[in-house]
Amino acid sequence: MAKKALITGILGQDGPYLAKHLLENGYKVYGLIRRYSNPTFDNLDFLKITKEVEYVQGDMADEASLYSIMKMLQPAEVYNLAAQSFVGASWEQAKITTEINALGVLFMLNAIKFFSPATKFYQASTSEMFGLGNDNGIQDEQTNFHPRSPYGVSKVYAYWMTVNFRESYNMFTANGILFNHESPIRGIQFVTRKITDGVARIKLGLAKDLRLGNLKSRRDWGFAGDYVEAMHLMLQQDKGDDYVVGTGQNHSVEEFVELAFAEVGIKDWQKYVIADPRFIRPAEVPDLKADPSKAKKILGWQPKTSFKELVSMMVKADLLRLSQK
Ligand code: NAP
Ligand code: F7E
Repeated sequence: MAKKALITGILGQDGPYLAKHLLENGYKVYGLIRRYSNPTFDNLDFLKITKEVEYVQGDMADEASLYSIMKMLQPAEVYNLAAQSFVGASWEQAKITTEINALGVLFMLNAIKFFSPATKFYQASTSEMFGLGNDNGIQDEQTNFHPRSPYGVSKVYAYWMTVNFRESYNMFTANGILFNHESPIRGIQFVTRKITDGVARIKLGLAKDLRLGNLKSRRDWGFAGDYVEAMHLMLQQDKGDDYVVGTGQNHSVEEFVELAFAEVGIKDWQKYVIADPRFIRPAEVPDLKADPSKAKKILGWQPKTSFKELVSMMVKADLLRLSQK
């Protein structure tokens, strides 16, 4: 019988890439979705797997809904990707960010403990937990956490709860501490997709400018399709553990902008980019760069897509999407 996996956050960016990877590996994939008046399956459609996933209804902020699902499904693996994942919104919506990202994880861990204790659990942890914490400009599993946003703080709680259930109840739990990863189905508010969509619009004459915040911050950007393979590998080990996943290189937002404009043949990008204080955050994470040595050594994982290939893939996808409208 096919191994069952439950993915929360199935309609987001990572959910569809992970579902595709698990389907290709023979899993029966269940996707948790909230109640919507109008759910949008665009990201799953993009990867052509909408009909291959079975959907169950629940909400990370509603404990009992998770209990029923775990009792009914008893999956071999749960990948918890659901979150209010936009850092920028987390100051204005700190309570709901905490309920979903922090308490939601406690609820899911309890649901596994009570109703399906053999289930392996993956938690979508993040480089935003490091924030200002770094060891000579690089972050690994030993680096101190110093989160800079309510989002980062909520994820630190979830990280430690995931560790605590492993240590207290001998459950198989793993934290993937993933650095920024992007794709053509990245949410439009995140800076990479905002840039590639904006550049495509400018190229096609649909927009005149692109308004951005801090161009100086640096991120370790990789491709989501590569990173979901690391998530899967973490749950195939003999015991649960925590792993940093990134490329080991970083770039500024400005470098991303320059490369995206160059992709459509525009060199004088400064003419189109307007600094807009609305996109400056109350506290910034200036510089993130992963040391993914542990993931490479233990999981045998490494990224396949370069920064340049990632930018090019995203710009091309936005040009195609907008020119087909
Ligand atoms: P995403 O595109 O924002 O997707 C998150 C999904 O979670 C959305 O489909 C959302 O549903 C769902 N969700 C939100 N609240 C929920 C709730 N109360 N109950 C059930 N589902 C809920 O995020 P992503 O980029 O795929 O990231 C996946 C996970 O990895 C997130 O936990 C994120 O924090 C974490 N992470 C991401 C990155 C990155 O660079 N992408 C890096 C490190 C960690 P709606 O469609 O209804 O909003
Ligand atoms: O910002 C700067 C902004 O929103 C990146 C999430 O997936 O990765 C993501 O969080 C940088 C920041 O991602 C704009 O100030 C400049 O320094 O794309 P972002 P993020 O905050 O790094 C981590 C790992 C996660 O876990 C999160 O879930 O870009 N920036 N101008 C801008 N950012 C946005 N969004 N919009 C701008 O106009």
